Formats: sequence, structure tokens, C-alpha cells
Amino acid sequence: MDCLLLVDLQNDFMPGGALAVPQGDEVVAVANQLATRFDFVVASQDWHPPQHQSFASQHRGRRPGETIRLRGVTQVLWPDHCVQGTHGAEFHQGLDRGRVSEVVQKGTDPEIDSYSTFFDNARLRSTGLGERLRERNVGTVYLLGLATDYCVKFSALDAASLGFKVKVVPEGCRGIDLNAGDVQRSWDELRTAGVEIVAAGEIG
Ligand code: VGL
Ligand code: ZN
Repeated sequence: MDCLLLVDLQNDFMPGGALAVPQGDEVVAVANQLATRFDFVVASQDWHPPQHQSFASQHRGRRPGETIRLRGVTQVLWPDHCVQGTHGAEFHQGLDRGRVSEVVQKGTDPEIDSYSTFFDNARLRSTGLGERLRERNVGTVYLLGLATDYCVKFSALDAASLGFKVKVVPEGCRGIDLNAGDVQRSWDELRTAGVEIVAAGEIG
């Protein structure tokens, strides 16, 4: 069984959103098209409580883009985004929800961020997705979404570490590039970890 994991296709990561990823909206069509070729489609949803400690607003004198230590891991501070129940946290209205069989919410613990759809950033807690993929005999996880250099990268690396074969679809990804070169380095890191980069046209 193959699984398609659609990472964080939410309004706040789209142009005009609180944490807009440049051209983020362009990947929605790629997601919809690819989803028609999979029997098992999972969508992740960044789902933060309003007081989430990854928000710069929660730290006096701190601005988005700065880093702090949180639970022993370096944490980038972000603008408030994907707050539970808000429009920004909803999936892009163009996403074909009918093909999504499961939604995995992450980043719900106010004290630790979770870029990955599998584990939080301190790797203390599992979302349960890895176990559910195993139950369904998934061998290969295909990924696309936002953002290349955060949630896509960490989800792909974790999936690989759990023993799944992992393929990332570059046309379906856009990155933040907080520091110039982050996106390029992410692709290099993924390749080094054994993750395959495959064009959408080569799938199915
Ligand atoms: C993400 C930063 C903060 C992402 C989520 O979806 O890549 N990035 N929260
Ligand atoms: Zn977030």
C-alpha cells in the first residue's frame, strides 16, 4: 500500500496568510491531481493553541525569525499561525477533502513544536501516524506540501527513520527560506537520508 501525505495545506501558509509561504497556493492543484492516484491520502494540519510557545508573541521582546531554546531544542519563533478553530488553520478551500481519508493534527502541545507529522520536535511524543501506516501495511510514503524546509522535511526524515520508503514530490512543495539556502539544503539533507525526489508525472 502507498500513502500520500499532504503536509499543512492550510490558509495561514498560503499567500496572504499569517505565515505565508511564497507561491504556497500553487501546490494545491498538484495535491488534488496526485490524490486521485492514491487509495490512502492523509492530510496533516498544524493545529496550535493560542498560547503556543513557538509564537514570538508569547516571548517578551522577541520577534518572528529569532530563535530560543524550548525543551532542549532550538526553536524558531513564528508569527501566530494555525490557531485551532481559526480560518488560518483551515485547509485551503481548493483542496479536495473528499479524497483525504485521515487528518493528523500536530503542534497541539503548547510547550513543544511539531514540524513533523510523526513526532514532536523533541521526539517525546508520537502522533500515532507511523503506527497507523504500519497497520495498513504502507510501504511507501509520498509527500508534498508546505513548507519544504520545515514540516515537509521533518515529516519525510521521520518517515524514513521509521523504515518507510519515502518519496517527495518537488512540484508539490514550496519553502520558507528564512535563511537563504535553507530550501536547497533541505533537498540535500533529504537525499542524504535516502529520501527519493520524484516528479509528479512519474507517479502512478
Ligand atoms: C510550519 C513553521 C511553523 C510548516 C509549521 O508547516 O512547515 N512551519 N509551523
Ligand atoms: Zn506551526
